[in-house]
Amino acid sequence: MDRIRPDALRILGELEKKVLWLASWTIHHANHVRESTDGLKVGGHQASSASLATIMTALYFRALRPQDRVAVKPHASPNFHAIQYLLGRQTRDKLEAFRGYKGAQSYPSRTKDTDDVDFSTGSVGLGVAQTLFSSLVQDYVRAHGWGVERPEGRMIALVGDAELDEGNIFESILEGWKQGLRNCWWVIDYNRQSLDAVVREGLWARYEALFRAFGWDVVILKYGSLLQEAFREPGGERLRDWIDNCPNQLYSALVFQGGAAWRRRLHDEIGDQGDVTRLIDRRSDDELARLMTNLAGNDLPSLLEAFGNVDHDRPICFICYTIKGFGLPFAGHKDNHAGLMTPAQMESFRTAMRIRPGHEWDRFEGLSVAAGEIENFLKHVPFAARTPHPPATEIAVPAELTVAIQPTMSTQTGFGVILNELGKQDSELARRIITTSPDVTVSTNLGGWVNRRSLFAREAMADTFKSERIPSTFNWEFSPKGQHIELGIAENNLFILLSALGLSHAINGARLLPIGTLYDPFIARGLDALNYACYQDARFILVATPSGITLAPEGGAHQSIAEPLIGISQDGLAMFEPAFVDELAVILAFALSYIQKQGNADVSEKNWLRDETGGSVYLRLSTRPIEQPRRAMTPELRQSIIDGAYWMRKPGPNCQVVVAYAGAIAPEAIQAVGLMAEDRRDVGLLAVTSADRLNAGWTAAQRGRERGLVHARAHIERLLAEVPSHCGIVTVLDGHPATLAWLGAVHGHRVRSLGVEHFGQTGALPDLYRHYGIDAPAIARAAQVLLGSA
Ligand SMILES: Cc1ncc(C[n+]2csc(CCOP(=O)(O)OP(=O)(O)O)c2C)c(N)n1
Ligand SMILES: [Mg+2]
Repeated sequence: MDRIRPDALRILGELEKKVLWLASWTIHHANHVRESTDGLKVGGHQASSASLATIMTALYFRALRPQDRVAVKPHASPNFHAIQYLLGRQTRDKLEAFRGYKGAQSYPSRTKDTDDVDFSTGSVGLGVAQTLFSSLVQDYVRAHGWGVERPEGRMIALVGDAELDEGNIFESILEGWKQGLRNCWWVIDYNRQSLDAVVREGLWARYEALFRAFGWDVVILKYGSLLQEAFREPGGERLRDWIDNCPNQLYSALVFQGGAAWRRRLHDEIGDQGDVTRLIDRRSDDELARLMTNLAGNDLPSLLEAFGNVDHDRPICFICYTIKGFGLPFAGHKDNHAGLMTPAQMESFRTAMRIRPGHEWDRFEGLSVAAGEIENFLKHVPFAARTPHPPATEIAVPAELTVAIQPTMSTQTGFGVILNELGKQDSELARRIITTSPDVTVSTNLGGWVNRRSLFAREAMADTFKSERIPSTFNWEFSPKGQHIELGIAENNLFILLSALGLSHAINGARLLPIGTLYDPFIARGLDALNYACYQDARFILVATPSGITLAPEGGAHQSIAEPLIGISQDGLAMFEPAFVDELAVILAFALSYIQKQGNADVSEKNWLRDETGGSVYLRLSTRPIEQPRRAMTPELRQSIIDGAYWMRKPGPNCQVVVAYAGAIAPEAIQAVGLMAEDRRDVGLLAVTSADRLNAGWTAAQRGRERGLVHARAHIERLLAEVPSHCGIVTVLDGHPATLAWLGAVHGHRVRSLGVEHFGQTGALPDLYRHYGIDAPAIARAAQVLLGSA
């Protein structure tokens, strides 16, 4: 048990007030003081932050250790920034610019904030699951012998009660149970309010049962120390019964109304019952209000005791009863989510906090403890001893990955072969790779790799089929040395795990090279989690296969259409769609290095891409076996594949049409060019390996020219500069046609874009290519019409 000295408790009480004040003032400043210039009047922070001020004080100034990591509930971001400000790790400028340009962010952001945010939050539910997966990743890293000299951290989420409605949280709890989750705390701010409403009665009991069912300890923090004392007075038990039976709505309303209303209601409902009536009447209105709002989640001693008592690594769910807006005039009001204190309310709050006008930002203003004493206390706050990890070392990646290319092969098979080859190696590169998949490990061709490197589990588990000598292609053994994490079918979990794996270099100081696989259409299922992972700059390779209507007999439910556009538009994710296995080998080598790049370098003037800054990579692959080109991989070809396109057939000066294709549709494009060339037409064939990178380079080069860099040229600009202006371009891919439609805008060529716009269906591949107009005759027809319109 962690005994706390009275003087420390007194200082923590002062800090609690300071957090509440600074967070409230920061929001007020953004909404009222800066109001005239930027009209930022948006609520959602003041009440929500206040609800967590005590919990965060207890955590950050006492319970957290330097190695612990926290995902802060989005709307409590002002508390976080205030705490960091008090610790000297956040600037006043950033607070003054809260929600403004370059200011402290509305929701904690790893990438945009400068005060050491552990996990970004904003889209509710995702940050919560991120802590769970980060705990698993910490175990993974340590089991592989990295970072064992450092103490284990706890991964902590500060969770809104309404946030728990998000299904991804429950998906993660299930996975956590399977994987033997440890060192994870979820602290639920049980203020019984969401954005719109007051939550259902008795929700805490559902949570309790649920968490216990999945092996979590549940600690319910309901009554604060004042209430607990009162319960020990004569009549106290009766008061407790009344509170326990009071509906959430009524409790909230009384909190809002204050002491006189509490007294009236308690008298009406309990009546004249001697002891309990005396208990109530002994207190003034203010004292009664203070007593009745003394829930444990807003009571420092209760929280310090609960956090300090933990002496094990089991996952814990703390259900902390709180009052939304605690300490502020709109506390408890059901409409308070968007509530902001009026200037008049702020004035009286300021007076109550003993803050002099003009001293609102002073760190130690209005406190009843000497500044020196507080400074000294802050210097010894355990969390403040945190120092950043040295940058994780970059793992060397050869320019070429070994792959035996068969005459006819699919990119998905190629992926399996490359991984299988890596699996054979005794290299640092192979050791750092960690693969994962939501129940599609075998069907995305990771089986060979998993056979070699086995599955990860903290405790070894034999493959019974193997020990029983039943023949099986797969050797499904689990061990702490394994390098594949098998997930249940939950794409949200895949992306959040990738997010956690992909931040290991920053969180654990140990670099991992994560590769996750899934079917392309199901990217949409976890898209927000993918976006979340990218937003916080996690680094991973996503291999999506199979894709498009090319998996013909599988039908419309499994055929992806929009994903190439996601690849283009998703920030932080470079998308490639190679057609051939030699391209894939080049791209995968590039990707393994690209995900490790870190820095603030500007765009490269070579291809106008941010290759020095790095990012994550998405590979859209296919199960369609196609004939492979036999060619030497020259440095020029390799660079073009990485930059996004190369000429399979270079257009001559009399070129009339160019076919630009991406991905598994390559044979149709090649065949169409052959058909047209029979009429002695000069036809060019452009192989696009990354519409995303071509587009990004083009946009960046234009921006460069607009900024005066007149010689800026993107890769696609150089390629299409060789195409006469009268020439038409037919683009084609197994995906949405808009992916390549913009090619015409590069130099003003006429374009006809073929692709898939409507849901697919079952059928043989030729039927479907014909039906959707992406087979060779359709390409040739499109070219014909385009030429006719010249
Ligand atoms: C995915 C997602 N949907 C909706 C929102 C908008 N939103 C922000 S907070 C919130 C509910 C807040 O309730 P709770 O989690 O209980 O926190 P409290 O306001 O009580 O502090 C909602 C719906 C969001 N941020 N993310
Ligand atoms: Mg709530």
